[in-house]
Formats: sequence, structure tokens, C-alpha cells
Amino acid sequence: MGFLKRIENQTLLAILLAVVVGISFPSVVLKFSVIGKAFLKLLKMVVAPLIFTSVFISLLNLKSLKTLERLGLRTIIYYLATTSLSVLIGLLLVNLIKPSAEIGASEIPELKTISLSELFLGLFPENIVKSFAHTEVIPIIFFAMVLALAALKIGEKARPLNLFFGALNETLLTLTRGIIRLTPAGVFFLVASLVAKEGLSPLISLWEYAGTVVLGLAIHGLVTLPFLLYLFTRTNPWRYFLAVREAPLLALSTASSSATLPVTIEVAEEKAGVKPEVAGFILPLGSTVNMDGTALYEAVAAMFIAYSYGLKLTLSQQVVIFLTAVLASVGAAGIPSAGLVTMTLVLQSVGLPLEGLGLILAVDRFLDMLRTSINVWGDLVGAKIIDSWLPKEAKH
Ligand code: DAS
Repeated sequence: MGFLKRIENQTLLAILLAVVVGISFPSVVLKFSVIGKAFLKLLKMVVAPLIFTSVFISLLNLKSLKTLERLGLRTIIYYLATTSLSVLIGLLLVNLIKPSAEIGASEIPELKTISLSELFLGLFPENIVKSFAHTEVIPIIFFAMVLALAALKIGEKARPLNLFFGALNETLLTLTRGIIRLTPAGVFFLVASLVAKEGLSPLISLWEYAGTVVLGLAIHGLVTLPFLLYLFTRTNPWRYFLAVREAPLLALSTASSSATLPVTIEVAEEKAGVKPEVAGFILPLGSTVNMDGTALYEAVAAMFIAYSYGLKLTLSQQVVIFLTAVLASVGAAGIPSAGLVTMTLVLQSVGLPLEGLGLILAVDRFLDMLRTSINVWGDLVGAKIIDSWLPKEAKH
């Protein structure tokens, strides 16, 4: 933990330093903004293969198809239900608070929605190499799951796949941790060039928006999830949090569910009594597809961008935002700023300008840390609940 502890301190320090340097020497900083962009590219480099191997190997590790069928359906239903609850909280709050920021006098974009069938078809890869090349995360997850199902069907003969992709998964996680070493420098240049470009004014006007996101995350993390945990397992939520707290706290500082995954699995098995076959499937999958914090954030951010452009979204458009925020969070990878990347899906679905993302960049790192922590907390609550659903005979 020493390495990550050091990184998280340096990262937090880097953010504070970046704000000061970005304000004091904007022109110098902007000359180096390419370094921050290079860091983000390094993180994106591992997303496609890491997502594939973690989902594929966690499903392959399941003892039998029966467990997968039993676990799979309940897991998907649980993930979609909690993520939907999270988005609903976000939409309720943003309709009440109506955060908006002044923007330069730019033309008001006309709103358009892409059809849900296009969104649905987007889930399926037509060419897996293209999906990898374009880091189309949801098609990659789909392919990994159906391939794992096929491998489970052929049983022993698939053993080489298990060995190969297991080793590749470990290697990719190690590579990810290596890249995370660069986070302090990467974050420094990202935030410094952001502050240099935008100045601090968006931070002030963005507090309404950031406050709405933080309030929503707090309600979901401190009320909804603990309530569900107690309702389904009669576990004391506070004691459970204390047992697993290393993972959400690590997620807060790295802003990466994937980097936190080894600790998430460890605390779930060692301290929370979750069965290995459940932790091995639920948590890697959850770190990729179960992102309650991200979903809430994407819905609120999209509405904030609409308000800032003076656009009133109809109820049906908010339903599209609800659906695409859930989908976009499923597609977001567990790495820093992933939610920002998949947010484009939400904005495009209702025809909002992608330039609107520039409005929210200034506080995104801070919100990323908080939403990632809620993502991981949601995964851990899910693992405990689904573990309690395993029928008796499977608890050998
Ligand atoms: N940072 C992502 C994660 O690791 C979440 C996000 O970007 O929304 O979960």
C-alpha cells in the first residue's frame, strides 16, 4: 500500500500546486499541456485489453455454468436497479436546483435525439478488432461475456485460455499500476493547463453544479446503498463500511476503480466474508459496469450543460438522458476521467454541444474522486447482497 499511499498524497498535492502554478504562470504552463494529454492517452492505452481480460477471466473463474446463470441475471438486475436509483436522485436534484453557468454568447444548438435502437445496436460489436481499436467498451464487455460462456461450455479444453488471459489480466493490472505512478505529474499538467486556460472563475460559478453532484452522491452513498445493504442482508452498514473502507478511500485518491480493484476484492473476501467465486465475478464486472456515482454525475452534468445553454429539456428528453446516463456509466472504464469520456454519449443523445464539456472540466477531477469512491462502495454493497442471494447448495 505504501506505493499507492504515496501516489495519493502526491496527487492531492499536485492538484493544489497545479491550481497555484496555473494561476501564477498561465503562459508557461500552457506550453506543457501536451504532457497532461499524453498521460491521459497512456491511461486509455490499457482500457480495451484490461476490460476484456478482467470480465473474461472473472466469468471463466466461476465453478460452473449454473453459478454463472444464477449469479449473472441477479447481478445485472441489481446493477441496473441501483444505477437507475442513483440517476433518479441526480435528476430529481438537478430539476430542483437548476444549476447553470454563464457561457460566452455562442449560438443555441437545436436539440436532437438519436434513436434508442441506435443506442441498443451500439451494444453489439460488428467487428471486435474495430471495437478494440476504438475502445468501444460495452461491445468489448459483451464479447468477453459471450466468449466466456462458450469457454465454460467446452470446459477443460478451454484451460489454456484461462491460463493465458489470467496471466494477461495480471500483467495489464500491473501495467495500469505502473501508469498510475505518473498520476501526480499527469494530474499536475492537466489541472495546471486547465486553470491557466479557464482561470478560477468557472470554479465559483460551478459550485452550484458541483454541489448538486456532491449532494446526490452523498444521498446515494450514505442513504440508498446502506438502506439496501440492511434491507437484503441485515448487515450493519456502518460496520460493513469500516471493514471495507480501504477500497472506497483508495478509489477516492486514485479516481480509478480498476486500480482499486485488487484491494476491493481483497477486502470483500478477507474482511466482508464474500465468497471468492462471487467476488471474482461481481467485483471486476462491477468495477467496469456498475458505476452508480458516474451515472448520477453524467445525468446532472448533461442537465447542467443544457441549463447553461438556456435549453429546457422536455420530460421525454430527460428520459433519454436517464437511459443514456445508465448506459454511458456501464460503458465507462474504471480509470480517471472515464465518466467524462462516455458523457459524450449522453450529450449526443439529446443533441447537446460537446463543447459543453469544457464547462465542467475545471471541477471534474474533484468530482471524479468522489464518484469513483461511490462506484467502488456500490460494488462492495452489491457483492455482499448478491453473495447473500446464493442458494444454500452453492455455498459449499
Ligand atoms: N474514474 C472512474 C472510475 O474509476 C469513474 C468516472 O470517471 O466517472 O470509476
